[in-house]
Amino acid sequence: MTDTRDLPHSPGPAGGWGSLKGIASVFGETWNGPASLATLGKLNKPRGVMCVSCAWPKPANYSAFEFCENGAKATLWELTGTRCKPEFWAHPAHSVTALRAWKDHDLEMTGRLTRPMRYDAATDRYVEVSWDEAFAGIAAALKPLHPDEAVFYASGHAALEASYLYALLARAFGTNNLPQSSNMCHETTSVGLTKVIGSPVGTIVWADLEQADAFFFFGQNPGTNSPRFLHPLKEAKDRGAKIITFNPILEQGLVSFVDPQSPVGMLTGKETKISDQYHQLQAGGDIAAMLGMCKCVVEADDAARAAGKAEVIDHPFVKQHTTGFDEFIASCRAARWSDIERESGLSEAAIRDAAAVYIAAEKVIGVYGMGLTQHAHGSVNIAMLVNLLLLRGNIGKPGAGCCPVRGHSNVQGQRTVGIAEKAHLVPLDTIDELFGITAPRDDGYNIVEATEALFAGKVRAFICLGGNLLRAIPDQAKLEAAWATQDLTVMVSTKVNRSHLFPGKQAYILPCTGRYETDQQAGGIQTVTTEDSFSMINGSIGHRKPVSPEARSELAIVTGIAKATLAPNPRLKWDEWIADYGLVRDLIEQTYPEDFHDYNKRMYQAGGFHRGNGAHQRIWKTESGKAVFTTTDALNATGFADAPGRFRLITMRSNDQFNTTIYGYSDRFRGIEGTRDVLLMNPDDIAAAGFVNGQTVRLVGDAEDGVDRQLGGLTLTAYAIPAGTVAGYYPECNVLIAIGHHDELSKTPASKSVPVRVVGDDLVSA
Ligand SMILES: Nc1nc2c(c(=O)[nH]1)N[C@H]1C(S)=C(S)[C@@H](COP(=O)(O)OP(=O)(O)OC[C@H]3O[C@@H](n4cnc5c(=O)[nH]c(N)nc54)[C@H](O)[C@@H]3O)O[C@H]1N2
Ligand SMILES: Nc1nc2c(c(=O)[nH]1)N[C@H]1C(S)=C(S)[C@@H](COP(=O)(O)OP(=O)(O)OC[C@H]3O[C@@H](n4cnc5c(=O)[nH]c(N)nc54)[C@H](O)[C@@H]3O)O[C@H]1N2
Ligand SMILES: [Mo]
Repeated sequence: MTDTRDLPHSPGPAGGWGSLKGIASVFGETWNGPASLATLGKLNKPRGVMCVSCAWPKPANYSAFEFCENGAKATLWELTGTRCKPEFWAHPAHSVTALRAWKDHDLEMTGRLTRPMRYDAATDRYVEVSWDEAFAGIAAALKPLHPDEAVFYASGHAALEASYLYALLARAFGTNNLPQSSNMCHETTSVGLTKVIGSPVGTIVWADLEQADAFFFFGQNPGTNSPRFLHPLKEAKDRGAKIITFNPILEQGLVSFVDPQSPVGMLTGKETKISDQYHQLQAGGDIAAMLGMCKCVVEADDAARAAGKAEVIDHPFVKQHTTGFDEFIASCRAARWSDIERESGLSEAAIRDAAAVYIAAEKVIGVYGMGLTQHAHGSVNIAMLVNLLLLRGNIGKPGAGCCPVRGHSNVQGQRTVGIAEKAHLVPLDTIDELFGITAPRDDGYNIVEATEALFAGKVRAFICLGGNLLRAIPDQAKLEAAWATQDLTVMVSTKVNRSHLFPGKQAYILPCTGRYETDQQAGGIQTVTTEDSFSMINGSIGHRKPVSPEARSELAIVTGIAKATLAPNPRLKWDEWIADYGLVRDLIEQTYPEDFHDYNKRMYQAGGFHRGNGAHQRIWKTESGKAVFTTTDALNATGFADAPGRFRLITMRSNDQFNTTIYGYSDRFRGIEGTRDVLLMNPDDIAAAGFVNGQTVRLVGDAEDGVDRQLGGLTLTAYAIPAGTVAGYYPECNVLIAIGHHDELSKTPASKSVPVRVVGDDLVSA
C-alpha cells in the first residue's frame, strides 16, 4: 500500500474546485455563449440529451446536474463556436501534407466541420463537394470492389438508429467487415467474458451499486474516464462500503473525491477517501494478484470447514452454477507465493489484506477497464476476475457482479444492433427475411485483421463512421503509408483529425451533426437512442441549432451512401427511414424482439430501459450452460518475457483528452502540466539506468519482430510507479506498438504492457 503523501506528485482530490477550473479552461477556448450551459442542464435526464462522452449509466433518480467535468468538456468541445470551413483547406499553408506537422490538439481546434469535402490530389487539398457528388463518387469507388475489399468501421459515437442502418448497409453491400472501436477496447470483455459467463457485457444494474459491500477496481480510472461513477462511489463509502484498488499508477479519482455538486463539500473542501487499500502492482500483474486472493479464499474456506464454521466459498452456488472448480482450486493450492509476489509486484501481506476485505464482504462488485483488457493475456485477466467473483457467488445476486466500464457513449449499443464482424453474433436469418437480402455468413475483419489485410493490400476502401482510426491503432507509421494507397477513404466526422490527412486515391470528409443538435427531417424533429455500460437504453433529444445547414445527421449520411451504392430494393426504404427514425426503431425491435419490445414507448423511461442480461439472473449462455472457472499457466498478462533493460510501457489517457481528442495539456490529477511528451519512471529505475530526472529520453520498441519503432523527445519524469513499469500518453506512444501485440483471444491491442527500452535521446539506436 502506498502512502500518497510521500509522492512526487500529490495533487488535490478529484472533483472539487479543480474540476470546475478544468471546465472553465475549456470554456476559455471554445466558449459558445450561455446556451451551452442550458445544454449541460439537460444532460443524461429523461427527455434530455445523452452525453457524448463516456458510457457511464444515467440514474433514474437524477440530480440537478447530471454531468461531470469531462462530460462538460466533451459537450463544450462539440458546441464550440469555431468552424472549420472550406476556406480553412484553401489557405496556402494548409495543404494536406503540411497539416501532418500539426498536433492533434491544433487540428481539433479548427472547429466543427461544416461542408462535405473531397480530396484533390492535384492541389493536395480538400475542396468542397456537393452531397450528391460525394455519394455518387463513393458509390462509384465501392461498386467495382469485391465486397470484402471494403471495411465499414464505427467508433462508438453514433446512436443506435444510424448504427443499425450502417450494419445493414455493409451486409447488403455483401460484407461483415464491421470492426468497431471496441476492438481496441472491451473486445476482451465481449469475447473473454462471454466464454466464462456467457455475457458479452457487465452483469450489474444501478441498484447493485447501492447495495455492494465492496468494490474491487482493476485498471479502471473513474476520476478521468467515468467521473459520474464517483458519486455512487462516494455514497457507497458514506454507508461503509470498502474500495480496494489495483493499479500501477496512483489515480487521484481513486484516492479521494470532493463532490463538485455538493455545496457543503465544496465550501469545506471535505474529501471522501475513496480507496481503503491501493495496490500499485506491476503492469500486467493482475493475474497473479487475483490468483493470490483466490488462494487466500481457498485457504480460509479450508480452515473454516476444519473448524466447523460457516464456509467461505459459496459451495451450493459453485455446485449448481459452475464448471472447472476442482481443477481451479487445485491450481490455487499449488500456486507459490514467491511466484505470485514476483509476477504481481505485490507482497503476500498486501494481497492477504485485499483478500480479507473480499472474504468479509457479502456482496462484491469487480470493476475493470483498460488495465485488464489491453494485454496479451487480457482474456485471462478477465477469466481470473470471474474466478474470484464466482468463488463467493458474486455474480447474479443483488449488490454483486462484474462491471466492465465501457468507453464511448454508445459503444456497447452499436454492437447490440449489429455492428459486429462476427457473423454468429447477428440474427442474419431475420435480417435476410426483413430486407430480402442475403447477408454474408463468413466473419469479417476485426481491427487488427483489417489493419493486417490493409498492409497486405487486400483492403481497397475504408469507411469510418466517426473516430480517428489512424491515431488509435498500433504501428501507426506503417498504417499511415498503407492507408493512403486505398482506392477510397471516407470519414464521417465532426472535427478534423489526423486520419483525414492520409487520403486514399479518392477521399471524402463528410460533416455530421451531433447528438446535441436538432435533427429536423421530412417527418419532423427526430430523436435517437443509446445504450450505456449497464445495458440501459435511453432516448436523446437534440435542441441546439445544427452546426451548419450543410451538415447532415449520421443516419442521413449512412442512408445517402446506401442509396447511391446499393441496387434498388423495395424493402430497403431509405427515404422513409430518414424521415422517421421511429421506423428504424421498429426494425430494431423486429430484429431483436426480446431486448427491444415496446422500444418507441419505453425509450424515455427515467434511467432508461434494461435490455436484459442472462448472467444477471444466473442464466449462463456458455457452451456448458454454466459459469466457468478457468485454470491458467500464465501468471502475468504481458505476453513477453522479462529481459534486462526491457520495460512494460503503459499507454495512458490524461484528464484533458477524450481518446485521440486532446482538449489541452493539463493532466491535473497526475500533476503533469503543459506537455504530453513525458515518460513516467520509477526513481530507482532512473538511477539504475544512469539517467537524471528531467532529461530527454527516447523509447525504442522491444517487440521481437525486427521492426524499428521509436519515439523521442520525452521528458523523463520521476514518478510513483512500480519498478519495471513506465508510462507515456496514448495516442503519441502508438508508434511503439506492434500490430501483432494483442490479446490472444479477442485481438484487442495490448496497449497496457508494451515492451520497450529507454535510451538517452542522443543515443538513437537504429
Ligand atoms: N475523459 C475521458 N473519458 C473517457 C475516455 C477518455 O479518453 N477521456 N475514453 C473513453 C474510452 S473509449 C474508454 S475505453 C474508457 C477508458 O477508461 P479506462 O478503462 O479507465 O482506461 P485507461 O485510462 O486507458 O486505463 C485505466 C487504468 O488502467 C491502469 N493500468 C494500466 N495497466 C494496468 C495493469 O496492468 N493492471 C491494472 N490493474 N491497471 C493498469 C492505468 O493506470 C489506468 O489508471 O474511458 C472512456 N471515457
Ligand atoms: N495506445 C493506446 N491506443 C488506444 C487506446 C489506449 O488506451 N492506448 N485506447 C483504445 C480505445 S479504448 C479506443 S475506444 C480507441 C478510440 O478510437 P476512435 O474511436 O477511432 O477515436 P476517437 O478519438 O474516439 O475519435 C475521435 C474523432 O471522432 C469524431 N467524432 C466525434 N464525435 C463524433 C460524432 O458524434 N459522430 C461522428 N461521426 N464522429 C465523431 C471526431 O472527428 C474526432 O476527431 O483508441 C484505442 N487506442
Ligand atoms: Mo474505448
